[in-house]
Amino acid sequence: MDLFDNLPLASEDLRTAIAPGAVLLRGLGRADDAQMLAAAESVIAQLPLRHLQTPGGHTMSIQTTRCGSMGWVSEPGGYRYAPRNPGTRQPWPDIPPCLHDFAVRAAAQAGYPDFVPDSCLINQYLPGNKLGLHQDRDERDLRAPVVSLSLGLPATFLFGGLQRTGQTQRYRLAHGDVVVWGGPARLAFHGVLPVADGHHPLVGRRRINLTFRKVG
Ligand SMILES: O=C(O)CCC(=O)C(=O)O
Ligand SMILES: [Mn+2]
Repeated sequence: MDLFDNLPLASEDLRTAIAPGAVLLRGLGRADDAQMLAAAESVIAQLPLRHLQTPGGHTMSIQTTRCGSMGWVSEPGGYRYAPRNPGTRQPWPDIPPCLHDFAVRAAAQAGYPDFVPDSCLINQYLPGNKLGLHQDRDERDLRAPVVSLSLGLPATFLFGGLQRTGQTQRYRLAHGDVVVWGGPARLAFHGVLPVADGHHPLVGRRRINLTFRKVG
């Protein structure tokens, strides 16, 4: 939390181009934060957060759940999207309309007017949790961008190029911040440094990140 977290938003100068095809929209999610957090909680109530295992057998520090017509699955054979939860054989929870509409609006503001997500990954970071550098590349339709909404504790987001070993830039993502990456940045490596301890008045002692994708 800092003083700026309470200022009004939504002007052009809150848009920062971070790479060709990638835009940071500071605070775009703040106006509807309570409604969107409640919507995320409703998904979590339907399909609880859990630590996924990587295909290599590591347990991820963050906890994850999913919604949409396609859900991201990590299995010993690799990562994939599936129309049903392999654990329960049930379809995934629906993307709550307020989250779906927000993602469409955010993508349009970032220059992707045709984006319609069919999948959303919800990650919860407790203090100390992190996400290593990776590409989001399991979606079939790589023409569509990824839209990321951060709620709660701030984090340092790493954003690099198309090579894992390339230089990364660091961005502080605060409550309500949105990053959209597509086009030439669609396969950019990105990650999150360990989240520092703290308390957010709405979200508590955690960070929730939602990434909206079009699997295709
Ligand atoms: O938590 C974030 O800001 C990024 C999450 C992410 O990259 C992912 O879920 O693939
Ligand atoms: Mn990612």
